[in-house]
Amino acid sequence: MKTETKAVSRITRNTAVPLSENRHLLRWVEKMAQLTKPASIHWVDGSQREYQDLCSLMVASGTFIKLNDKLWPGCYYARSDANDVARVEDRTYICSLSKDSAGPTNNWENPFDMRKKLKGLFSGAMQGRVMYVLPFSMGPIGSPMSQIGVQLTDSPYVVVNMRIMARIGRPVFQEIDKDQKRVVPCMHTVGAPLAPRQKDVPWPCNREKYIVHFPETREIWSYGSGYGGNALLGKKCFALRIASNIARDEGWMAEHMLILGIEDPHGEKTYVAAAFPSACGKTNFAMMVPPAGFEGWKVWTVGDDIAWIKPDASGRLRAINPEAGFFGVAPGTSKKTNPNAMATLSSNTIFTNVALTPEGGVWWEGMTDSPPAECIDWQGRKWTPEIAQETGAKAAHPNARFTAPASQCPTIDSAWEDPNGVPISAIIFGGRRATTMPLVYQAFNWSAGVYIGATMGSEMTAAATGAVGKVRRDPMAMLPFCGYHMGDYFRHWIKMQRTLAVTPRIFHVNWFRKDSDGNFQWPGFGQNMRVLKWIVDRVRGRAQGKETPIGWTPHYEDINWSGMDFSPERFAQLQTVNREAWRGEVMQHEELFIELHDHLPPEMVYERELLICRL
Ligand code: TSX
Ligand code: MN
Repeated sequence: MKTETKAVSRITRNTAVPLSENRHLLRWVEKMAQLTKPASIHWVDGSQREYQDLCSLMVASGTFIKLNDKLWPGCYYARSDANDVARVEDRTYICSLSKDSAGPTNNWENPFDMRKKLKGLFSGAMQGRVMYVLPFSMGPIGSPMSQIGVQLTDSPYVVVNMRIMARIGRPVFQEIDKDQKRVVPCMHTVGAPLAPRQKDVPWPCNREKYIVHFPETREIWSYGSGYGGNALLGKKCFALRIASNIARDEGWMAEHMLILGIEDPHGEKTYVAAAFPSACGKTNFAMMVPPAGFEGWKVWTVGDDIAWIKPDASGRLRAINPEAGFFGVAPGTSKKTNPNAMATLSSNTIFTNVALTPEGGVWWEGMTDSPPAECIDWQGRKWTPEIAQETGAKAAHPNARFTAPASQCPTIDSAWEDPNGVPISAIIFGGRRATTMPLVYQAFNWSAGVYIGATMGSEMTAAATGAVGKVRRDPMAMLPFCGYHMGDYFRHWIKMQRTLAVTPRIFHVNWFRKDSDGNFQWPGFGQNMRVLKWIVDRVRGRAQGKETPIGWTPHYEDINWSGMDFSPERFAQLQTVNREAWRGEVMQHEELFIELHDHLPPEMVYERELLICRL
């Protein structure tokens, strides 16, 4: 192993040589190295060569297993520590100067106390490890809508994942040097320093974790985790929590939304952005396949998780996907539920916490109709369908992930890297609701739409996370990701209207309504195209709407039923607005609003009053 590492380093560049001349950056790197005491510093150039070297290094150290290149070309497999499998919301902090500006939905600590704590935690934390200087651009390099960060990390796993999820390396250093652009400093350590001669583990991390944001100084400090949203700091930490602060100050929006384009048979394209809480099939929706009866229609993918949305010079909203890859949940993803995701992840993909097959492939629950006869589960133990029957053991962790390049998606939109973004004609909110919420309805206007987004929620199916059937409110799907007071966030949404010549139309969808027997009333997946077409037709002034107390709904005839057998009676069931249920619903909205009352914009209160009157 020693000689192999040497052979590699002989033919690669000297990575210790700084790749930037920016004085502030050089001084900060120096200062952070003095604090964390790494064995060496590696300036990340972002090349394919470097990626290969880091992957080989991790294969040698046991972090990665190279998958069978015939089955899964260019793919790697990692198993995390069992205590490092998901975001840690209770360890996530917004350290604004005042507690009030973080709001009641965020954890807050005094920034001075937190800095002191972090200084202690980071002191010597990288001993025996390499500190990577990882520059990244969220959004296409050079786009006026993009933002730059530099992450210092002691995790090569983070570096290779970030190479898929963002634009990294030399071109970003050039951008930093050229424009002296403001850079968001992102400190990250797995919090597992190595003593001299101490043997490393495959997935170093610390039991203690801190995911800390300083919104005023635009800084991120992440300690103790190597996983996903805790460690790939460009994603949730920067592109949502910090960016939501920047966006509020600069008059744009950083949203937890997918972006897709709908192309009709004439080639006319309409882009929409959509926010859903977790477990609603956001990635599936972003890569949707139109059903039979929609020949000539196409759905194009711009992004599956985050949208940065900004008014252009003519007062229209345009959006970019700040990411370059998909960090998707593997379980449940199959050729049936999402063939485009399956094609995307078929090569050059990093898999984390899925199961490993004897052929050197990967598998997860829901990937195929029948499970493999045997595999190694996400904890490295033998797994068989029989063992699963007996013990309930899962082969893949429910939050197992794939990290795959967006460019490999068969439906990736031709404008997905357009530096000016794509025009957004509609915003869709959604949730997983067994009752009350119709398949689709349209808000009467912008502020009514903001109210719909502010009060949206989902019912949890997992008993572990709370009472089954209880609606958990997740405003705009931003509850864990808004980097400031949620009431101020609603106010910002309301205010955006004033900067716009045309506001996107706002809709709410629910693919998950059930009948009295507990069966889903709507087949979902590709059939959701019928809903999308009505949305496009409404946006373009081509479709009728029926006025109801909650908004506009489609008549049966307003939906294209070609290729599907769905009776007017079933549709009426699915679209029912039950006044009794809705009065209960509006009462529940009050719970959320009480918590936020002192920062709530008056429009939210008025919209609630209007809704009550209409009911
Ligand atoms: O992703 C989903 N979408 C959006 C697809 C574009 N899922 C999976 C959610 C878990 C992540 C869905 N599940 C959707 C949906 O529209 N709808 C449902 C519910 C459902 C599940 C199974 C069936 C129908 C509906 N089966 C049959 O009708 C046979
Ligand atoms: Mn997300």
